[in-house]
Amino acid sequence: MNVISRGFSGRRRPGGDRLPPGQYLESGFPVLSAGPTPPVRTSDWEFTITTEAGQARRWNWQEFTSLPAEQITTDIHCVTKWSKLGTHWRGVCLDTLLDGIATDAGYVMARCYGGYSTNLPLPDLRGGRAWVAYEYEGQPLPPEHGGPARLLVPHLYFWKSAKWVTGLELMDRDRHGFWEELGYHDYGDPWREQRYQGD
Ligand SMILES: Nc1nc2c(c(=O)[nH]1)N[C@H]1C(S)=C(S)[C@@H](COP(=O)(O)O)O[C@H]1N2
Ligand SMILES: [Mo]
Repeated sequence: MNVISRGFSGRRRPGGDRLPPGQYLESGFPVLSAGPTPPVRTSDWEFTITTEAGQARRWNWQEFTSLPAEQITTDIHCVTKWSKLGTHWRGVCLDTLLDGIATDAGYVMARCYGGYSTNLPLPDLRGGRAWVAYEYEGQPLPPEHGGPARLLVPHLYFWKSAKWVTGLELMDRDRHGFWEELGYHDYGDPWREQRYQGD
């Protein structure tokens, strides 16, 4: 009996098949920011999507938080090798935000209060895989974790989940964001360990 149950469960590492290669399980929630936390008041907050043709769609905080929102439960994976399983968020799906926006762009630059940026393929923001999140574990998103609102793209390494996000620039051609310019991968798939350019 013992031998059989050990065979099935005793040798599995924590996290099991939900932990991408090279990652370890983190129970806290580390803060990783390239600079200071920018003070962003919801009364001043704006979120803008700009198309490659220069058309802009803009929401203030009240408009944004009136949009249909979703509860999200997801694992997150930081390139510094910590992963956190089963985190809970609330936010607006990018499908909702992109709905009705005419674009043929292939790429997106996420822009943030404080100057950070990161690039992603536009298709990765569609299909119920990306959100602008404003609650974490049932509370308003704390400033150090990107509050009032951050991008949440959990199928890519967490540096793509831009904190203090204020806009998405839709682009015909790919360009490098902050970490990508410094050598991090353009796409950043944790399951393929795409940490650095060339991985
Ligand atoms: N605006 C902004 N967004 C950012 C960062 C940053 O420095 N500035 N760091 C990125 C990195 S490298 C990671 S791992 C996650 C960390 O999010 P957390 O601090 O909430 O854990 O945010 C990402 N988004
Ligand atoms: Mo990171």
